[in-house]
This record gives sequence, structure tokens and C-alpha cells, in this order.
Amino acid sequence: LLSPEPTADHVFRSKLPDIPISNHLPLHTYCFENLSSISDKPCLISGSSGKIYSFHETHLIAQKTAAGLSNLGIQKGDVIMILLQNCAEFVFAFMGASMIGAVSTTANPFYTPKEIFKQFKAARAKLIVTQSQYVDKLRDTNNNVDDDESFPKIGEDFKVITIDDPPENCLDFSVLSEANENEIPQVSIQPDDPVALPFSSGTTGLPKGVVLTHKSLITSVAQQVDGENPNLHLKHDDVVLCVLPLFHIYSLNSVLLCSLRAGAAVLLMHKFEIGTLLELIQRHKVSVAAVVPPLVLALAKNPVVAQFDLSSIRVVLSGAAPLGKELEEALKERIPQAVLGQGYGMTEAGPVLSMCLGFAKQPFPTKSGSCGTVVRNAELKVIDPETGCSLGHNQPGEICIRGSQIMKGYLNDSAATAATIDVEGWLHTGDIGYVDDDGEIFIVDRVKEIIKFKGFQVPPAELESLLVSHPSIADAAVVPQKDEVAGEVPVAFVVRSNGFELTEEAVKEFIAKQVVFYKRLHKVHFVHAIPKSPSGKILRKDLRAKLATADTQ
Ligand code: 4UV
Repeated sequence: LLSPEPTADHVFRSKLPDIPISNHLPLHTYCFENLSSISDKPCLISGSSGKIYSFHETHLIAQKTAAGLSNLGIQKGDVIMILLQNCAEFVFAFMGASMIGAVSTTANPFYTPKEIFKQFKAARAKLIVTQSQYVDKLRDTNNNVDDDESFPKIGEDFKVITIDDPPENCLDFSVLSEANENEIPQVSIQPDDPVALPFSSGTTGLPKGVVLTHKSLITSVAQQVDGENPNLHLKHDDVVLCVLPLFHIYSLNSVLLCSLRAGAAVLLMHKFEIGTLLELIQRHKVSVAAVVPPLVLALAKNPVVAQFDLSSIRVVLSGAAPLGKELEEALKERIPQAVLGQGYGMTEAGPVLSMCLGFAKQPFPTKSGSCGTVVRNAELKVIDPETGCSLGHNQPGEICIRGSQIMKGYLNDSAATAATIDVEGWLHTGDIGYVDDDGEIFIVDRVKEIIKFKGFQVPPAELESLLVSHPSIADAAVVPQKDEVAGEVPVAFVVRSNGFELTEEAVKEFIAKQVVFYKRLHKVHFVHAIPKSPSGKILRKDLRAKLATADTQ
């Protein structure tokens, strides 16, 4: 019997032509490629101190940091952990590590000791750059980390560098930033060598290290800001707002790396506070604002916004979570001169899959609610989640992406890698969306487990494994519930062990002390059983549907 001819995939491409991309270079060489022409221009602006680092200074301090890391024994392929809020030292450490072929794993400083330790251990980090106030978390030996394991000893087993007064056994950042830049070791960096190691749970399970190479990050940055008609047109006189955390790939890539490459200044804010944010936008004449939907909400609705001059803003890029149409319209009224559009990213995808073409140098008309058009030099397809067949225009299915920008794979996890990137090189996102007749992408749902609280990842599997470690809990499932401010919040369904009393407050408290604030449970529903498929998979859709109808008993 003859099997039917395989039908060709329906592949979506950018409206912009492909361009040559210098992804044979090391990332830092690529980012600072135009240094000579912009050397004296502002590169990093510290929002809190007002200190400005020119491109020349930024490059020089990064080089010194590279030499300093090397002096401390960091070699090519070694991993350092950057545990910082946004600050200039973040940039120096990241670029410095790149210059010696080392890899940065970035983590949220608000993580609990347990969360930090898990990432530190999985990444096999040799050194942590942080702030003195977080060092106690790295000394935590009293069971806040795994029962049988705790952090090795600071100064003996790993080094800690602080950007402010170093506590006992820690080193001052000046050992890096004041090293001799002529002592950078000669290393040969290959395009496929890793440079960044953010953690993400992807479509299922626990957080995993996402191996991003020099080639993947250069490709992603080039897809955004390179070419005669860049998709995200950043200019030399732009001031780009960096309030989203650099430890997340969105800000690291689309704000920092894109601005370095394009020669735009980056305004660093170490935390979000609406008054300070507005004041800084006004003072530094911010022209490009990268935001997440909750920030759009604040800008659109907070009355204090009216007291500030936001006329300098020409581009607002929202990403990391769905942006409602009403919210988009409300912000347009507040900042009428700006082009407002979305980017769609996923850590594993390098991260940008699509970007609003209204941001291009020669912009295209775009529609409200769209996540943009697939980036250039990449292929996107939409597949039927059941059959795997590719779908045409306007038909929702799972979004898949292919190109040199996607991750090399998950760190030491070939099974998870194979489950995410298929043999033809397509990365499966777990997002459901469609491409309309004009090539614009609309995301309508998610088939993966992940919950997004204000754009932050909350992996249900992590909370479920904590819940079932409680002696009075027999089984548990965690799913997202819609929330006006955060987008989604995690709620739990819990089966008590026979004969045990357990209150909702006790469960919430048990989780709250083990996780960062945005992973806390907002509600606990006690049930008799967790609905599961014959193969034992939690039927998350059923639980989400239960929440939607408020029928939780
Ligand atoms: O892995 P992650 O936390 O990654 C991100 C990255 C977002 C970026 C990155 C660069 C940009 O320039 C930019 O605009 C956005 O969030 O989470 C990935 C998942 O977040 C959801 C979707 O479910 C992804 O698989 N997500 C990200 N962006 C959007 C979104 C969006 N615009 N609309 C809806 N969902």
C-alpha cells in the first residue's frame, strides 16, 4: 500500500527580507562591534545615582571584569551566577563573563535560599555576583535548602562578590572592575558555545537550565535590530527603559543586548515604583519603554501618570504575557504619540518569536491585540496539537519556531530537549495561536502547564512537588486562575491525607515560606481526588474549567 504523499509544511515568514547575520562572532564582539563610532555616547544610566557610563567605559569595565573573573580562576565554560537587581555591575559581569567564554546563569535575588540553591547546584556555578543583603541566603544551612544538602562554604567552595560592602568571606566587586584589562586570557569562542543559562520550566516540569549560545543570542538580537529596515528600530539617541529585571531573558535580550548593539542608552531601574519610574522617564526623556501588561495597566490607569510629561516616548513594547485590547486602547489615549505593540518571546526560543512591525524603521500597519509578525531569518508554523499537521492562516494551533536563535537545548536533560525541539529542529512552544491574513500572530490559549504571574514563570510542577511533600497532603494540582492585575495567579487543588486536619491558611503558609512571592498560592480548594488521565497526567483543563465556573467542590 502506498502511503499518501507527506504534505509540505505551511511555513510563515517575516515580511522583512532575510539579512546576513554575524553570528559567527562572540556575543560581546558583536554587541560592541560599532564601539568606535559611539564610544563617548551614554550607554548605561543608573536611575538611582544618575551615574552615566559611556560605551567606552562600559566596554572597558566589562574587559576589566573579564580579567578579574579570570584572576579568580573562572575559565572558559565555567558558570557564574548573577543574583542582582538591575544595575551597571550586572552588565559588566554578564559581558565580562562572555569575554572569557564563561557562562552567566541569572537568578532572581528575591528567590528563597532553596530556589537559589537549586539553580546554583544545577548550573554548577563557581561564583556568585550579588549584593550584601542577599548573602545570608547563601549561608543558609538551617534546612531552608534540601534536608541532606546545603550551600557549600563561601570563600572555600565557591566565591561571592558583592557590589556593595562585602560581608565576611566575600569579595568586593572592585576585584573585578579594577583588574587589568590587559590580563584577559586568549580564549577561542565558538558560535555554539554557551553564554547565558537562564532557567525556565518550558512546557512541563521543573525549571531547567536553558542553554543559549553566542550564536543564538546574536541571531535573536540581529533579528530585532539589524538590517536596513530593522524590525525594532533603535537609534543612537534613544533612551531605553530597563525596569524589567535583567535576570529574565526579555529584558536581557530585547532591552540590554539590543540597545548595546544599536548604540542606544539603557536607563537602569533596580525596582519598579510608579512615581520614580515616571519621574525618570520625564528626566531622562525615555523614548523606548519595554513593559509587561501589569505595567501597561499602571501607566494606563494610575491617576498620578497625568502629572508627568511622557511625550518623549515613541515606542512601547509589551511582552511576556497577553495584553488585553481594552488596556492597549487605554494606554494609547495616555501616550498618543507612541507606537504601542507586542513582542512574543519564550526563554527557549532565544527568546523572541515575533515582534510588532509598527516598530520597524519603515513601519507596517498593525492590529491591536496582535503579538507581531514572526521575526526575520526564522520560520514559524502552527500545528494541530492532536495530529501535528501544519495549519494555514486563521486556524489556531500550537506555535512552533525554527531558526538559529533557538536554544541549544536544556542543560543535562536530553529527554526534555527532545520533547521540546523535534528532529526537524522545530521548537514547540505550548502556546496556541493563529496567524491572520496579514501575517500577524494572535495567541489565544496555552497547552503547557506554566502559570504567568505578571510575566513571571510559576511552574505548577514545582508547587505540586512541594505540596505533596507535606505529611498531611496526599495529592495536589496547581493551575492558573485569571486575575485582573497579575494576569494569572496560582491556585491549588489539594487532597488531604486520610484523617488529617489541614486548613487553607496552613497550606498557603507552608508554600509561602519556601518560594518567591509570585509563586504563593492565592487559593486552596480541598477535593477528594485530582482528575487524571489514564496515564496519570493531571487533567489541568478540567481543573481550569472548574475554576472558571466557580464550581470547585
Ligand atoms: O519563557 P518566558 O518567561 O519568556 C518570556 C519572554 C518574553 C519576551 C521576550 C523578548 C521580547 O522582546 C518580548 O517582547 C517578550 O516571557 O515565557 C514564555 C511564555 O510567556 C507567554 C507565552 O506563553 C510564552 O510561551 N508569552 C510571552 N509573550 C507573550 C506571551 C505575549 N506577547 N502574549 C501572550 N503570551
